[in-house]
Amino acid sequence: MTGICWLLLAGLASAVFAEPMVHFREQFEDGDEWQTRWVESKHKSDYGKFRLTAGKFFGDEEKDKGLQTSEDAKFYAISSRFEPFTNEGQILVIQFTVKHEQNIDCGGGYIKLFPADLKQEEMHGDSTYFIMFGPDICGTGNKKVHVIFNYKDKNHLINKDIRCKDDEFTHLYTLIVHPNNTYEVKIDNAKVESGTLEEDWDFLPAKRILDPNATKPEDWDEREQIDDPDDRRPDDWEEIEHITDPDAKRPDDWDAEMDGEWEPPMIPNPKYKGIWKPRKIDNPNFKGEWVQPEIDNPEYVPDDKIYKYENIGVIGLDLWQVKSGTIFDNFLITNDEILAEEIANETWGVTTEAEKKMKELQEEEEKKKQDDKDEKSTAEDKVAVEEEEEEEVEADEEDDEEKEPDEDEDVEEEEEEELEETEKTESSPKDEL
Ligand SMILES: [Ca+2]
Repeated sequence: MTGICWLLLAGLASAVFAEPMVHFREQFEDGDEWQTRWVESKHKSDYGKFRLTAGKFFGDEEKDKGLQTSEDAKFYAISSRFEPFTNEGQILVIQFTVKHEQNIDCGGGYIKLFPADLKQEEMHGDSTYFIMFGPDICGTGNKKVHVIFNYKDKNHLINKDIRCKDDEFTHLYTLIVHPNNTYEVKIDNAKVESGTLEEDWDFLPAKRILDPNATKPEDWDEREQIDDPDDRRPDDWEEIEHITDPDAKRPDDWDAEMDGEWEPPMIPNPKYKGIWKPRKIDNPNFKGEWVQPEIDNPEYVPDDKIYKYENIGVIGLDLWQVKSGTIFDNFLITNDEILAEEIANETWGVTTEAEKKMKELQEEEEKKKQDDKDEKSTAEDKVAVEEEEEEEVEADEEDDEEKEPDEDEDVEEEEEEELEETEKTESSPKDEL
């Protein structure tokens, strides 16, 4: 066999190995058929309902249809099954879109990847899962992308903080796990985080620990500087701060019996120089700060298969939402990150701009309607005011006409009333007296 043939064969083999595999893909493009593929959990009797819709605004009314949470303050639990597989020796890509068009205040937007033996009708918050991935928002402080892996029956949260999108548009979330125990998180097809599973999660105990048996030697000198042993206090160094006043004299009329023994007052010592201290010199025995040495952790056992799961078989949404309205769409599980990127570009990629435009248009129309309404009500108010004024004028004229003959009488009556009032006020205190 020639070298070229071998090369061709090798190329074929690697092509076979890299054969893109789509384990799961769901875009909700066949009407109500999704209900045959997704199973609602019956673990609780009052789970919130999902409905199929593209929402209030979209790039494409058909393509952007996805599962939307439709009831406020509810738990949601729904899942879909696929042919079980292992990601051993393979890349694992989990991808989906989330649209919080309700301007979410608190609620999950993540998926869970379950083992194939999950009983879907029994799925609930404590059901064992392999991976949890996606955005989670609660208030202004908690806006993160969860990446949780189950490792040896324990869930481990990522040590890094990945901020999620919190606007009302559709965003694409992608998790890529490589068989060399590295990972990458992408939002809208752009990398936002990456690293190694071992460093960014606490799956394994630390590689190195402080040696518990090591103690600082007694003669370990940590003093960087010491007093100069050769430095001596000068003989004339005055350390006495106060002295008796040499000029003070006992007053002539001092009566020792009455006043006690006379003592001269104290004054500050003019020669006082403070407490003498020897100068500092570098410590010739200085060894630096003692650092507890590290040793290999006997409990650390490396694992080159942290990433590996057997029998992956169900993807689910297991969430709590305060304000409903989130739309999930474009679910994809594959072993090919390029394919995932291409599919993302063909789905989310082609509708995202149109979606933004539609929302902008809606907002413009809304604003225009509001402006028209405001303008109309201002005009109406103006007309009403004018009419009122006219009516008032007319009424006044009528009043004047009516009142004219009695005007003097009215004034007299008013004056009399005022006078009575004044008398009453003034007379009150007198009455009390
Ligand atoms: Ca769709």
